[in-house]
Amino acid sequence: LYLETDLRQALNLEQFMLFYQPEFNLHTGKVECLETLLRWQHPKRGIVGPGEFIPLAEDTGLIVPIGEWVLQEACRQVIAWREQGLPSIRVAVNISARQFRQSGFIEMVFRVLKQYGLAAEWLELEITESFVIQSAEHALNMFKVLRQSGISLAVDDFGQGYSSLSYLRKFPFTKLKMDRAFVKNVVNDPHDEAIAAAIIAMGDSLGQEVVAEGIETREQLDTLRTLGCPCGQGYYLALPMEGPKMAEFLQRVT
Ligand code: G
Ligand code: G
Ligand code: MN
Ligand code: NA
Repeated sequence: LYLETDLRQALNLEQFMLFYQPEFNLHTGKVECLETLLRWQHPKRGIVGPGEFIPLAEDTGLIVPIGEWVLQEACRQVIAWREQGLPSIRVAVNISARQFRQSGFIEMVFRVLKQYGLAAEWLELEITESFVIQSAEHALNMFKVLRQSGISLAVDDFGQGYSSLSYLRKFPFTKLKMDRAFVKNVVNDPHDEAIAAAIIAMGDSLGQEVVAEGIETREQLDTLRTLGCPCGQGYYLALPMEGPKMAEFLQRVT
């Protein structure tokens, strides 16, 4: 498989690239946010997804420079779209546990925003539920500092682990991304429908935006709309796209 040196080279030779996938307001159809998704344009194997190299990047610590590149590229792209006359849309960047724990993480985020002249309100960080649950008081303070600066904070894959209202109240999250496992059977499985409804109600009462992930069919979209789900993402709504394609898409829909 891949080696540490392959990843290092990929970074040096600028073989990483970002795709963008929109999140939609399910009532107005408006694009609310763009999630950035890392890809590796491998010279021999074509486009390689993060599932195949993020674990190695985490183990080797290369996730730190790769993650900084992702943030820089996302900021650069948002500013470039703005200069093309497209409306500004918030961009969401996935952050892994190792990155978040690295000392100087917050300083790096602020430095990159400043470097590109992007206001904090245009950036969202996605952190997985499993990391949120295991993180200590220190992480809570970091979340607070980030949130106070104006950065949005989303819980990714929400509902997968065990979720409790108490930690949700404690942490300053602005968004819950409902794991696609619930969306998958929301049409036919009353149990999953009940969980989806509970997550939507929870987000509503805690003032957190709920985004259903992995919407792949018309029926799933209809059911989620009926349940009152505010936002959604998934192949049925829009595929992840490269920067230029996304610019065309935004031109069309905004
Ligand atoms: O795009 P895909 O479905 O292959 O993504 C697989 C996983 O990789 C997802 O859990 C996603 O959150 C994660 N991922 C995608 N882009 C990034 C990134 O830039 N940084 C980190 N840390 N994880 C990412
Ligand atoms: O863990 P995270 O939610 O960040 O993972 C995002 C991943 O989900 C991306 O790699 C993206 O390619 C993938 N994805 C986006 N929409 C869909 C969908 O409708 N179905 C499935 N199976 N995966 C999706
Ligand atoms: Mn995500
Ligand atoms: Na997710």
